[in-house]
Amino acid sequence: MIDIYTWPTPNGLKISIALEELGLPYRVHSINIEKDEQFAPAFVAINPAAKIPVIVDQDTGTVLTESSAILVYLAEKTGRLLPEGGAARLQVLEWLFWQSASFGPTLGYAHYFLTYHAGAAPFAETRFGADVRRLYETLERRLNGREFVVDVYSIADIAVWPWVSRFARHRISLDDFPETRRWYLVLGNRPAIQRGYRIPHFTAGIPLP
Ligand SMILES: N[C@@H](CCC(=O)N[C@@H](CS)C(=O)NCC(=O)O)C(=O)O
Repeated sequence: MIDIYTWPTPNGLKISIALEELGLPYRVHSINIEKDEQFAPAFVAINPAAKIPVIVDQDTGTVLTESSAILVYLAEKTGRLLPEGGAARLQVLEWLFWQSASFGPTLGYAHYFLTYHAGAAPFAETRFGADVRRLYETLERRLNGREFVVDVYSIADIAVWPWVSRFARHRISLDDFPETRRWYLVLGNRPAIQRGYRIPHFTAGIPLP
């Protein structure tokens, strides 16, 4: 049994989607970051960064933070969604790191400036608006001629997809990125993604471009 501490944000959704895809039994603990529950001493004791997501695998005693590390752990535990070796494994890790280092953080800052504090910092809006577009151009080029980020469905797709589902918050029209739009819609039809998207609770349906 895996305990997941989460909230319906892109980083949290990655993990519930992966658990659903892998069919692993899990128990949900809702950490309401809008009410600062991430700073409760009991939660900080399992993640000193005071951020979701966190998993505790009761089978192994593993406590793990950082969504990409958790995705690798779950994939290795089941032997699925991450090729065992060779170029394909490296490419999945490559795109996982791209998401962790560039795509996710930049989109997160874009939400802050472009949506939550629109008008407060025009320079930051220009900067992050341009950065977001450049990242989408990267993803678009990568998906051109590929069904998935790394040819076969993997944790790289699961890491990137929940961020794309927030396209309205970072002011992106998926009509400008047809390969990304196609990939986003195909994945959004997967029952496991639809189930994982409702964890820890239903917010709204998967946004349609
Ligand atoms: N690099 C971390 C980022 C985790 C993260 O930023 N979590 C956000 C929600 S998406 C959070 O808990 N925010 C609350 C806070 O920063 O206080 C990961 O990939 O897991």
